[in-house]
Amino acid sequence: MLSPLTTPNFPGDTINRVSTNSPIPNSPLPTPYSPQLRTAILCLGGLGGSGKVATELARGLANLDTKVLLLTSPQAEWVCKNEESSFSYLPVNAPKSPTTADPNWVKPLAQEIIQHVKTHDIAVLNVHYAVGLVEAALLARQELAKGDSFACTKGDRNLSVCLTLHGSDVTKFGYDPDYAPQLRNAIISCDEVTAVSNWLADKAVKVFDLEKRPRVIHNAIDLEFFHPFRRWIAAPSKTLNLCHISNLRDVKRPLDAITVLARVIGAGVPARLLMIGDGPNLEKARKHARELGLANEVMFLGASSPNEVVRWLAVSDLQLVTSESESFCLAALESMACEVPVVGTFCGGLEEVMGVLDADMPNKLLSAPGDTTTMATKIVQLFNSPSTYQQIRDSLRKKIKQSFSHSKQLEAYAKLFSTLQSEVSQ
Ligand code: GMT
Repeated sequence: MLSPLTTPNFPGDTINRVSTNSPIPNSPLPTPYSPQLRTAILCLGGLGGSGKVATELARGLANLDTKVLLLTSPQAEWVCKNEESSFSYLPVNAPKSPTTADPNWVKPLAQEIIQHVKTHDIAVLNVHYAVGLVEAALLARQELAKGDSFACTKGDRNLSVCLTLHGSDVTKFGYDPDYAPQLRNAIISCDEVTAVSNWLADKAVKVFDLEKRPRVIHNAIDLEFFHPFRRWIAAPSKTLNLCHISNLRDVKRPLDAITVLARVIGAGVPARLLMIGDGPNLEKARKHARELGLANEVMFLGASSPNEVVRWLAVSDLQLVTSESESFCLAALESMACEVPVVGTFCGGLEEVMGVLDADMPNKLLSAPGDTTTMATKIVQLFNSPSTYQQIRDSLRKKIKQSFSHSKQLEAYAKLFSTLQSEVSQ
């Protein structure tokens, strides 16, 4: 057995969407360029990973004692209620989830950006997720410079636009024949473009035929928040606890997780699956579980806050990432930070994240998307080799700390914003 069924202990835990308001762990504070920064971050306000990364970045920059505004939808999911943060959360009419770039919302959003940039003397606008948001940012830059196109001349600019690509803005919208040319024009008009992985940067070059490769700044993780709970044995159990955490969109292939469970059980390993998240394939997934005779082995737990995710991970032995495509896969990093290894697919960013941790890990733990047989085989092998499992598990946090720390990510963004700010007309 991989590990006994354990019950986590959650002393005084509160349900918040975000981690803590404490200083970012391990940050070498402050950096030489931080105090003078005048930055705003624009993002979607829903539960997607891009908004999460953007909000954590705003929080991190604020902890560096720098000026940072967060421009996002009203009732943004990742902004903590009653958060006494030094970053200013300014609700604007940005959508909550990726929404086709329609002038009806893009133009008013540009006007809101202009007002905030003028009022707060902002020099750099970092846009997380391209679609619609980047057009609004560029319209704002154009108007502020009184230029006549997105690509106004560099010397005239008094706002620098730095776009951060996240995933489906490239892998989905980049293939939309009606929209991709407009999106490409917006991307190449930005002062700087970053991507959350090398995989995504390469993909963007290919999909949009870019001359300049986006600069890669990997996502990072708060290791104080995503941590393992000490496991105490409630009742020894030989049942393998798998989990799948996603928004159940097609790209996540959630039904595959249930098929994998069926194969693992078919191979003689007692197992169950926690399905954490809500989304378009929920009913199909329930039906699939019933059809495979697994109604009692698959537990649908619904959308969960980050605090709840950490709790579910505390009772999970492995996470199953079955995605067709992932630019980075923050969910996998969060799982591994809680010492829950991931078995999954070669879906892009996931093999990059794993490969940074350990060059052998992708081949050990990943299979082709849709190959539920190989995924199940790898799980059974791990189940039968507790020492290998334990070795993987024990090494994860140290490696994550080395490669995906917040301080590293913050330093990269702060340095970049500092350079961009120095190029903007005062
Ligand atoms: O994957 C999602 O459903 C949400 C999506 C988003 O844009 O909010 O996530 C993307 O960005 C995350 C943060 O950078 C990455 O960890 C995810 O891998 C990426 N999703 C995809 O590429 C499908």
